Amino acid sequence: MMTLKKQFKTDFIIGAAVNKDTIQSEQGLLKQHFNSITAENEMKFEHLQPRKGEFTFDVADDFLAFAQENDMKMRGHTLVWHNQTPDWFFLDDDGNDLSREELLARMKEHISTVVSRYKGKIHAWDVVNEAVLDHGDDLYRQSKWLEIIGEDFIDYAFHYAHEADPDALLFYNDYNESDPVKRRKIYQLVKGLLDRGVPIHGIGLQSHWNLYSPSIKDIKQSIEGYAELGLKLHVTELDVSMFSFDDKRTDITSPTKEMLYLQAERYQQFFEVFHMYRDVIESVTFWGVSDAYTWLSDFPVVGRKNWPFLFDESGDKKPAFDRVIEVKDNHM
Ligand code: HAH
Repeated sequence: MMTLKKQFKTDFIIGAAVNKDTIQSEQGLLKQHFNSITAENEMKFEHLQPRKGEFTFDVADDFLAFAQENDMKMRGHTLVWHNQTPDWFFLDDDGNDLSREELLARMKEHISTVVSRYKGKIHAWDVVNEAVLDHGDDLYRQSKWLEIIGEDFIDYAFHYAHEADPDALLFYNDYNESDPVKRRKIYQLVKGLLDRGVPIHGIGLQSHWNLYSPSIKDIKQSIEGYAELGLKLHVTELDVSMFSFDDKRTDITSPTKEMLYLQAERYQQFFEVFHMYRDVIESVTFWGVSDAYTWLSDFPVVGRKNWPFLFDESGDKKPAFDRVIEVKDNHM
């Protein structure tokens, strides 16, 4: 039987984001088609350290055990982010902002504790997630990290992670990675890190795409641009929404034939590109497994169902699955 991981074995690893439910409910598909997992939420700050100094690793440990039992790699997501990080983290006991030195010390404690626990087991970490501003001239997104520490919070995060596991691959991860304006900013950020000798090994391209955008041209240009930096690229959060980002319709309750066809075509084009750049792309991870569950059913329109994957709500292969498999057949 044709499986994703077998078909692309010589190109890249094939991953899926999992959560506490899907790691059970999607077990079959996970074992058949995927050789890598990422915790969708369970290794984010608020899950690993909900209260000061109180680390909760049980769910993350279970995910890692699942990966190891099934010969899968695991990506770590994510250490430093403006979202899903509790407020207390930036405050002292009196409720005032920490000083730069204090926040750096806390950041170091969190990163060292987490990364050394999984040393040698998690092969790649999204060390910093989404630090670049989408629009406008500024390079950096406003965040408590930036406000209190300054721009070099990113440098420090990578240094601390590298100290904790010198063999782990360290990534900067972001979305709208193919947008011509944001792509240049991400490039500039990462180039700066490299020039300063910061230990970074790759760029994570989230790849939350849809039926209409980004264009194949923009995707190719961004991959080529990033590749110039000599780093590895991981597609970290791939999904293909049936709606363009500004489409706020809520009256569509199942995917139309037209949508499924367009989606299949898009998926084929995407995997053509991934295959073409297989020397730099080392990993392709979907941000879920089947259409039974996707974060897109609550984003950007709350409660609107979406169908962004290769497997439908029953776990059956969609037209897009066959087109993706075909990509590799055509090149063998
Ligand atoms: C991602 N943000 C996060 O990296 C991931 O941790 C989360 O589970 C889902 C998506 C993507 C994102 C976006 O595409 C647009 C606006 C904000 C965030």
